[in-house]
Amino acid sequence: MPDAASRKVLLTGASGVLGRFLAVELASRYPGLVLTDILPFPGEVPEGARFVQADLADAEKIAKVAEGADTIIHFGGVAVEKSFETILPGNIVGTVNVFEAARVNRARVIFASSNHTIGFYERGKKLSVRDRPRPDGFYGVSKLFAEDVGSFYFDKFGIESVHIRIGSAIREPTEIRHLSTWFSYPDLLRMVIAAIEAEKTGHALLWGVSANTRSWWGEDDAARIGYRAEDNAEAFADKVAADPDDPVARRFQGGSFTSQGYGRAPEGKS
Ligand code: 15L
Repeated sequence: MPDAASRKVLLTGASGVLGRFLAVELASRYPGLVLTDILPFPGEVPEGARFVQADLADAEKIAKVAEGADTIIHFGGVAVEKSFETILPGNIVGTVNVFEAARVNRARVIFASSNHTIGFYERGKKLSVRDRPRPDGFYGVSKLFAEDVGSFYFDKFGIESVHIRIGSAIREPTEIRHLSTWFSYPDLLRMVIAAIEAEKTGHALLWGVSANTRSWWGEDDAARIGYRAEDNAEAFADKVAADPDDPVARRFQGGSFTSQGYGRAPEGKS
């Protein structure tokens, strides 16, 4: 890998909430940063970066945008639970297009995976990234698909990828669940930079979570990329509100994603 300043970085999903934050923070560190999204970039493109509007499902366009990249930060696609038809183009087809572009350019992929890959574990259960996935919707399934595409591209082509199972990446925790799932913006940025600059990553799975006292997520590959979380949601424990009054959402780690269209009988009624 080249040194930090000469890295050629591409960021997908640049017009989304986390994308905009990363675009601003990474532009000064990686001159020539390329930003892309299906939607126009809201506001001014950060100095030193350039923006190209592109649909992730358009393989030719993505191949063109990725030309010369040695790192692709892949934060694009649908970021909430939706129908399979809505998830398919960006999250499934788009992810394959991104990995194909990575293969052609020998680039490393840093992927915004999600805690919704394991959303149907009960709250309080401590998890390792090695535990069986329990996705809570098509969105979570699409994130697992990307993690597996990354594994396949590493084994078959030697393309490295770091998959960050993001918890709740928000400025401040607002409800009880966030005391376990919060991922501060500074920790997110530190993790992305560590993933970009690590000598070697292989296929890595990480919990995108701060050093929360109440975290449900343990063993992962963070040490392999030299990352350690610094923030702790406990500092907000006095301020957060109760979780929404929804027994299914309160039971599972994925919160409200788990109760959308939930079709099982209440506990004990089979
Ligand atoms: C996610 O994956 C979503 O993109 C985000 O909007 C939050 O809902 C987050 O998970 C969460 O679980 O808090």
